[in-house]
Amino acid sequence: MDSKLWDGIVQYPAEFVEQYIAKGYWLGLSMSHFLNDCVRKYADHCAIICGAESLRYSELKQKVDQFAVYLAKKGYQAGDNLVIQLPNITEFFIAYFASIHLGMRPIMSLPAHRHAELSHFIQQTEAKLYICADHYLGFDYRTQARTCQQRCPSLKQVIVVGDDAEEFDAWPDTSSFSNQYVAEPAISARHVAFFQLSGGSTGTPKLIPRTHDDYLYSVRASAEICQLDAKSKMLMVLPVAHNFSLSSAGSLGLFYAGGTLVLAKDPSPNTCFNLIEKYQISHVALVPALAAKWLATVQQGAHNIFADLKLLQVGGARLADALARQLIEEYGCRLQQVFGMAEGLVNYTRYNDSIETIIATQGSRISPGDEIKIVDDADQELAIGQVGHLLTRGPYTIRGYFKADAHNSKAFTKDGFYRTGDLVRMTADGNIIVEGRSKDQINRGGEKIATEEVEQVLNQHPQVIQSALVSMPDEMLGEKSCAFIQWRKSNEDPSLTRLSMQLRQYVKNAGLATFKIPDYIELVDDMPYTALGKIDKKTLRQRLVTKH
Ligand code: AMP
Ligand code: DBH
Repeated sequence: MDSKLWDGIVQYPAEFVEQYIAKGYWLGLSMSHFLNDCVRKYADHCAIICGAESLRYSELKQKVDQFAVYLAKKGYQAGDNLVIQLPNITEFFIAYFASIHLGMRPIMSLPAHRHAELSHFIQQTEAKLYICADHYLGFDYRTQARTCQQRCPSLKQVIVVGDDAEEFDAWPDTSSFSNQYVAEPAISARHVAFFQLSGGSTGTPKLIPRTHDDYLYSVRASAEICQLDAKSKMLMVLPVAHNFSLSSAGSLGLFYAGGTLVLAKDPSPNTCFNLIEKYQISHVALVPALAAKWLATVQQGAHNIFADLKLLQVGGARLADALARQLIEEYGCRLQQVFGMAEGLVNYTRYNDSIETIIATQGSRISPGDEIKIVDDADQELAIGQVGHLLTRGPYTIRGYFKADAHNSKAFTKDGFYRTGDLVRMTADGNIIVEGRSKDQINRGGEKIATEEVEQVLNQHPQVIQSALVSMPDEMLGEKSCAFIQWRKSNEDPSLTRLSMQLRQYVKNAGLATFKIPDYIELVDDMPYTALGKIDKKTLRQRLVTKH
């Protein structure tokens, strides 16, 4: 059993384990222990509000325990994997805590993922269970569940939350299990609790194994940095499963402090501004694109919700200095920049930082245990202030992706530093400024696109000779994607508009997440090349800047 649980996992070396325990970062406590502690301290506080429904901590725990009984009766055991793909609803937390309680390992899929990503997650982990909604934002997840069932022999059960589960299992009524309890299996807190997902930069999305010990450390420390307490009321706008939403300080940080989580069904100002006023929300986390959208709504005359919040966190993509300044100086916003990654390292600007630090930097690391190096192309450390590759190692940063030996040898240094792919510099007082990126990834309003993954799909289209996906500047999202296509000419060549539509539909049909569908298509007779003969994406990006 123990060896199965470590299969495909790169462990922290023993001397680091000792050090992280000795320093008090790792407490040896499980996620279930964490929830029990929250419930013991805040039993009667309201934990979650979702639409008309609200749950106290004690009620949340009861539902978690009952769902764990259900899962155990279905025969699931420690080490079994499942995919959870739910919108911002209470069932997410019930499924998350209950499965982890049994030692099962949930994979944190986002609502935007489609069958290509889902099948990959299921196949790579041999997941037995998929929990999804019936539909959300116009998409029917049951169709996707059918595709996954056909493609993935390991998948034994699909649970559908919503009105109509069709041929799948409906979310169970577990109230009859109220006097039953399944105990946690004897699993150490150093084991993997669940899998986060990486935007990545190569073909397939990578699974990030996060242990109880490492994740809970980042959660506790983040809750303190974000000054959460039992009076805090957090509106969850971004997808609940995202690492930012879950842990920085996110819902888990909020539960640790005994606060109340209000789940927004969509991120529109219409939905969210009402909830902020109704529940007197104190904390919100947004990506820059949403912060800009909300600001535009306030500028058009909506109530200035920015001044009401105790803290607005912005992260996931680079926040423009000008927008940060405007939020603070014109709208009285108490802003915090968050620069994090699902692989681990998270940086925050702090409450007592100067306004200039909050405007112009992405903050400093959570922990003195976070080792940070900024290096040149030859891995030589640079002097303070110089821009270079950010490498990191620490008590909540993974040592390797799941079952990805070949990729790990490139993504990590020999001594275990994670190559973030970010180009940064550090100020004399230890704050990081994100200057760019060396990884071949597009950050579309916080949603990460590994260009290679989309190119592989485009290259399979019969009329495509080769393709290159590059970022193009976008006022709202920061970046959008443009696919340059060198194509096979035929007698009846379609127009650019027709071919663009065909190619976008082609990516969609291949089952990639909606945000990965190229925003623009450009047809070219040939590609520009670098001296090494690789497609020269820099030149392609420049063409877009001069053209638009
Ligand atoms: P992932 O590895 O998919 O979790 O994505 C993390 C990446 O998002 C980081 O490595 C950065 O490239 C980007 N990112 C996150 N927060 C920020 C931020 N505040 N500013 C700039 N880039 C960010
Ligand atoms: O973009 C991210 O992945 C991210 C941003 C802010 C993150 O994982 C986090 C904070 O924890």
